[in-house]
Amino acid sequence: MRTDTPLTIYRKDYTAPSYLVDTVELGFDLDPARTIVANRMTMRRNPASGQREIELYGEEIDLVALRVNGKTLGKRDYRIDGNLLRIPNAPEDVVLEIETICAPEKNTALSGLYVSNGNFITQCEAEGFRRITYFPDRPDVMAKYTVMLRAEKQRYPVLLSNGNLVEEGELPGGRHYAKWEDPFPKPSYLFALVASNLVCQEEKFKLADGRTALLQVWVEEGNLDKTDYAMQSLKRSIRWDEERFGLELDLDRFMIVATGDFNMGAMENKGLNIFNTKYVLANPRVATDLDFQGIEAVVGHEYFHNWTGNRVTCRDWFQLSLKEGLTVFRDQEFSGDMVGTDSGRAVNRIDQVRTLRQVQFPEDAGPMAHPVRPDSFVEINNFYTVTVYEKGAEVVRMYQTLLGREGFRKGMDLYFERHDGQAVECDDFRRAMADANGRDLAQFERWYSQAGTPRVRAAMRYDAAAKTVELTLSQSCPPTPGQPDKLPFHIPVAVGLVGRDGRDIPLVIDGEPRGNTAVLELTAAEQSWRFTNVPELPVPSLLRDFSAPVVLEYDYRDEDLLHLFSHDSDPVNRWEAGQRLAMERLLKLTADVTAGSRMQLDDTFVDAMRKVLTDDALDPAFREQALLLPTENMIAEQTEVVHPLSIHMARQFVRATIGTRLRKELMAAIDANQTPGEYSPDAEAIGKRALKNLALSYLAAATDDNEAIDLAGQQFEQADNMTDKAAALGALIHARAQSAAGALQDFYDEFQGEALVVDKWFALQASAPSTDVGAVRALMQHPAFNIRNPNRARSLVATFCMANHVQFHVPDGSGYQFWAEQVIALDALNPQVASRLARAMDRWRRYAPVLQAHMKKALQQVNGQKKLSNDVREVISKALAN
Ligand code: B3K
Ligand code: ZN
Repeated sequence: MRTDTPLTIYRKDYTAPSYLVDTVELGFDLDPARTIVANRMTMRRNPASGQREIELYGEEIDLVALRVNGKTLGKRDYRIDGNLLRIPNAPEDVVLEIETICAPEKNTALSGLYVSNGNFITQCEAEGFRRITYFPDRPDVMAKYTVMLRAEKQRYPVLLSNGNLVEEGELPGGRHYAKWEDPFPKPSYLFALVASNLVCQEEKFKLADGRTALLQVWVEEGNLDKTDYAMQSLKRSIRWDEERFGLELDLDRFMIVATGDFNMGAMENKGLNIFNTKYVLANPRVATDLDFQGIEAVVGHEYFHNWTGNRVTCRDWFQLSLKEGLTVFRDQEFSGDMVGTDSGRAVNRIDQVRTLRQVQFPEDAGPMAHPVRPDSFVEINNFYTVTVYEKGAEVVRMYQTLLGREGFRKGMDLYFERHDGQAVECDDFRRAMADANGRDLAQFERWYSQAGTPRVRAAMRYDAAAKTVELTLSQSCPPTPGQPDKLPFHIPVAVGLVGRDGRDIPLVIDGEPRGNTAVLELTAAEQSWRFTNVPELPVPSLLRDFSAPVVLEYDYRDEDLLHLFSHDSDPVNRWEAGQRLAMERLLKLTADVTAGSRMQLDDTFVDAMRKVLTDDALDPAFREQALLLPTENMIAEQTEVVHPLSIHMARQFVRATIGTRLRKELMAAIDANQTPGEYSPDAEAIGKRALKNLALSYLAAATDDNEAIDLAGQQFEQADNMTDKAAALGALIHARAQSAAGALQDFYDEFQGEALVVDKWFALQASAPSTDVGAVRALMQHPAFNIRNPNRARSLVATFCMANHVQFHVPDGSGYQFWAEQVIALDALNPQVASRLARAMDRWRRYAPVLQAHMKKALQQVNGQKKLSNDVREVISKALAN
C-alpha cells in the first residue's frame, strides 16, 4: 500500500539481469503466523550485463540474515530501497544465503504464500515470489529449484512443491518434512508449494513415448465426488498436445490442487498447477454446462502452458501475450477439437467472438486500451487483460489463417527448436513463424504494437456485363491513449460470394481459382480485388470465421442479411447476419425509448427468428446462438450516448416480443430439446439444454404468461442438474415471478454447503434488475457473504456493478457510491480483486450527462484516498485522465 506516486515501467528500458541464478535451495518452516524461509542461491555475474550489483526484490517480508559466500553482511554491505535490495561490488560467483520471515495468515492479498481454509497455498505470478524471499524476481532469471518443506504433520499431512518428491520423513515435535526437486530451470513466478490436509484422485497415465506419469487432482475431502471431469480433461489435454503439436509431458508427476481462495482462474506452476475450485470441481448436481466447459478449457490452458510459458517463457512482463495469447489459442483449438464437429467448432468460435465484442472491444476503446504487447505499465497485474489474452489469441490465430495449419505447425516446431529453455519476446515467435514458412511478416508486428480495434470498410461493385465483382477493402484504426495515429495492419480477410440460390460462387481472382472462401491479405490503407466469372449479383460474406479481430463495416440491406442468415455456408457469418439484423433493431428501439416513442418490432425480424428456431437441420447449439441477442454491453458500445435503462428496456421488449409472437414454436422447442436420462456434458446435450433454456427465458419474459412461469417453476422443482435448475431459477427471478423468493430460499437451503453454488445464488440475485443497491447491501450482511473470498466478492459485488446495468446506473448515483465504497474496502484487503472491480467505470465518459457527473464524483472519491494500491491507482487515474 503506497502513498507516493506510482512508478511507470517502460518496455524500452529493459536491461539484462546483472546476475544469473543457477540453483536455488529453499527451506520452509511453515507456520501460519510466522514462516521462516531460508534461501540459498548459487549466482554468477551475467556476461550480458555490465552491472556488478546484485539486485533482489522483496515485499512484506522481514530480513533476518544475509550471507555472501559464507560471510554475514553488515548493514553497510547492502542497501534496501523500497522493494529493492542491492548488494554492490559482489564477486563474480556468489553463494547467497538469505533468511526471511513472513506471515501467511495475514496475507489477504493472496499473492505470495497465504493460508486458504487452513492450507498453505502460493501464487507467484507475476511478482509474488518476492513476498516469499528476496530474489531477482523477473521471468528472465531461470534457475533449478530444490525445496524442503517442514510443517506440523497432523494439520498438514500433504506437502507438495514443483517437480519430483525425492525424500520425506518425520521430525521431532510432531512435524514432518518433504523434499522436492524440479529438474527444469524455471523463472520464480512458476514456483509453488502446498501444505495441506487435502486428498486426491490419482491415476497412472501412459504417455506417447511409453513413459507413465502420475496424475493427481487434490481437493478437500468432501469434494472427491467432483474431481472426475478435471481428471478426464487433464488426460485429454495431454493426449491432444501430443497429437496436435507433438509436445509431451516432461515430468513423471503432474498435480492439480484446488483452492477456494484464489484471485483468478488457475496457475500453471511447473508440475503443480493451482486452481480456483471453480475450474476443478464439478458434478451434474452442482455444476452447469458452462462450468464443465470452463473446466475443460482451463485444465487444458494450464497444462498447455507447460510448453508455451514454462519451457519457453517470457523475457519480461511486456511479453506476457507470448505465453497467454498463444496458450489461449491452444486451449480454444483443444476445445474445438474435443467437440469434433464443424458446427460445434463454429459454436465455440461464435462464443469467442461474443467475448471479444462484449469485453475486449470496449477495453480497446477505453482508457485502459493497450497493445497486445504493452509499452508501459504501473502494475503488471492490471495487464492480465482480455487484450493480452483474447486479442492475443486472435493474433496467434491469424498466423494460422495466413500460413495454414501445417505452416503454423512448422512455425511452432521452429519456435521450440530455437527457444526451448529460454525467456524470449513476442518478436521471436513471429520470426519463427516467418522463417519456418519463408514469409515476410514484418508488417504483422503492428498487431503487437498498436492498440485499438481496426475498422475494415468494404465496398462491392458488380459489373453485370463483364460478370466481375470488384471488392474494395479499406482500413483505419481509432486513436488510443498515447497512440493518436496508426499505420495499416496486415489483416487476413476471409471472403465468399453467396449466389441467389444461397450457394457459394466459386471464386476466381486474377484468373486463379480460390475455392469458395479466399483469404485476402489487406496490408494497405485501401486495396481492391477483382473476381471474375461471377454470373449474378452476389451477397458478399465478409470476414468469414471472424478471420481478424476487427469491426467490419458494409452497407448490408436487410434482404442481404436475411439471405446470409438463411444460407451462408460459413456458420459464423450466418450467425453474424442475424446479429446485425438484431443490432439494427435494438439500436432503433433504444433510441425510441429514450425519445419516449412507442416500440414496435417488425415481422421480418420475428419471421427470421422463427425460421432459425424451427430449422431442424441446424444444431440446437447453433440455433441458441442465433436467437441470442447482442448483450446490453454490446448495444452500449454502438450508441453515441449510453442510456442503460433505454438499452435494457429495448432488449427486454425484443425478448418479450419473441416470447409472445413465437410462443408456440418456443414451447415446441422446449419439448423437443429435453435431455432425459443421465446427465452428460457433451456438446449435443449442452446445445439442447441451451436452446431449451433460452426458449424458457423468452417465454418467461413475455408479460402475463403464467404458463411459462409454471413451466419454469416445474423445471426448477424437477431438474436433476444444475444447468436446468439455475436456468429455471433465473427465469423466475427475471420475470419477477411471485414464486421467485420461495425458490431462492429453497435453492439456498439445498445448496448452502456448496460454496460454488452459493456463489451462483449471490450472482443470480446480483444480476437481476429487481435487485437494487439496497438489496445488495442487505445481501452483504448475509452470513454466507465474505468479502475476503474473491469468488464471493465477485459473485455479489462485481456482478452487481458489471452485470446489473439497470440498477447499477440508477440516476441518483447510489450505485456508483456503492462501487466507490467497495473498491476502497476491497483495496485494503486485496488490490488485485479491487482493481478488477475498479474497471466497472472504464467507459464512464460515454454515459448520459447526469450519470457521467455522478460517475466522475465516485471516481474522484476513490482517487482522493491517500492510501491506494498501485493496482487501483493506475486504473482510476487512467479513467480520469484526458
Ligand atoms: N498465468 C496465470 C495468471 C496469473 C495472473 C497474475 N495476476 C493464469 C493463466 O493465464 O494461465
Ligand atoms: Zn495462461
